[in-house]
Amino acid sequence: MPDSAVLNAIRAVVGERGLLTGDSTAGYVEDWRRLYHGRTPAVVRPANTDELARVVRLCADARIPIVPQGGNTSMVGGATPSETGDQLVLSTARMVRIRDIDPLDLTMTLEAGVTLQAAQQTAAEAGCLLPLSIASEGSAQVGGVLATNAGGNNTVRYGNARDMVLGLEVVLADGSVWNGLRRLRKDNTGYCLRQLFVGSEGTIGIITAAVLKLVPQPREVCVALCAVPSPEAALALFARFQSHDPAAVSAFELMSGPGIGFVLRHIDAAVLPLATHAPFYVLVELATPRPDAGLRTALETVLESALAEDIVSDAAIAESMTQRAAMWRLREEHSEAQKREGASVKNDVSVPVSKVPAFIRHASEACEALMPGIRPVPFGHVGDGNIHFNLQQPVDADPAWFLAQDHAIMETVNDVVREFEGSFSAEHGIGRLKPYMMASWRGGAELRLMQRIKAALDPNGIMNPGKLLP
Ligand code: FAD
Ligand code: 2HG
Ligand code: ZN
Repeated sequence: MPDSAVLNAIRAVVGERGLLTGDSTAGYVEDWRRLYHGRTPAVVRPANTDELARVVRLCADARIPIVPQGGNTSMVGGATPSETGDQLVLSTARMVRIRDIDPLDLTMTLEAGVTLQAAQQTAAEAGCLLPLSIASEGSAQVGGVLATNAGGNNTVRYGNARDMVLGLEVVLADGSVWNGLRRLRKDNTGYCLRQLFVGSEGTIGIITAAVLKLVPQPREVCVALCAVPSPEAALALFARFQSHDPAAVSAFELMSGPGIGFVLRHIDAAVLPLATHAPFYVLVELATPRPDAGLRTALETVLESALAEDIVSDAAIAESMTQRAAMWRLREEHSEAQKREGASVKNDVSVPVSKVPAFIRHASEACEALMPGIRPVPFGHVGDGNIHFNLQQPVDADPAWFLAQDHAIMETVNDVVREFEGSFSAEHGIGRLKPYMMASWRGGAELRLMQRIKAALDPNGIMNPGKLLP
């Protein structure tokens, strides 16, 4: 517990508006999934990089642990303080300045607390696209998105958050500031420091600003929802779209019958725009900045041949922005609908794209053998091999009993992931949920290297202790 002299010194830096204590910390100490319920002496909300750096320096001198927090949407408890009550939450919510946007350079420079949605809107107003899209974008902040190297719906075309970063500004664990806000496309000057911080989950420094790459805004966007008989058919459809025009596929998402069922049951105004239900569904989005690219014709051509060959059993093409948004809602509301359906265990995993169908089959069988009545809900970014292989509790099971089996369930899924040479953490990161898995998946030289980096950059272990590394 920091003594009151340090808290007073922090208050002197950030002012009354910048320091929350007592009940006002409630929204900052629990994660979105409600798996972790922490405590904190204070939530510090600096207004700019200078204030943030001075706060970190005070914490470094007093050895006070810091939990960096953006939108607090982590799926792995990464931004939640521990139950010990001695970890300070450092929120970037007030650092919301867009410092620069340049449509010719195709870059924007912005502070860590800007929400992803606000960043996307600013880019759109300048005639550009920030091609990163996740269901939590209304709350998730640029700093958090970079610290977790978020993926999302457009990775298949544009890559992960990591691929959008040209420069960073970071406050290090001793309170010094590294200004690497360069917006150069070429800059071969030694170790790529910015990429060390992307995906580091707040364990070696706090990202305070970034230079992100933009792309030209699409002129034409087409979205279709397709019913497919199996994941094999979904991949066959993916291959057809890719061979038709790989530069046009901006999203290719898989959903299951049960997953769509939960959305229709729990989400207001959700409607399936197809005549019948199917075992699996695909949402495909094509987009292009090229004028007169004939995207709609391309979509229809591919779908017609897929329908003729029973790769697709039914399909609907969005005819308006409203219909497009309604189709995307069916996909984006999967997490919320699952939460309302009861307890679930999440497995954010990846396998080579070609192995997705076999992986889904084997993992479903293994989980059903482990726990009769368990309900697999595989969905996600099939175009890049990232499946959210989530398991819903059996209908009549006690949620607490089900959640107590989480390690056994995750291990069962991970055994299959290993079989297919995949990863146990595709896009959500490690956080507080998965550090115990690191030794078996990344042990030996790889983990030792990470531990040496951590020790070098955070020798007193004050940056987000208990997260990422075992
Ligand atoms: P937080 O949750 O606040 O923090 C996440 C981690 O980053 C923590 O370890 C924290 O300490 C650290 N951190 C936060 N800010 C900083 C900073 N400025 N500097 C250093 N470290 C920092 N993720 C995906 O990849 N793809 C998806 O499609 C996706 N969809 C989601 C849908 C829903 C409904 C929800 C709830 C989450 C989803 N996520 C997804 C997970 C999550 O939203 C993302 O990981 C997001 O990137 C986290 O951003 P945040 O600002 O909320 O970070
Ligand atoms: C998504 O793709 C997110 O919608 C969340 O990554 C996945 O709820 C989940 O498991
Ligand atoms: Zn996802």
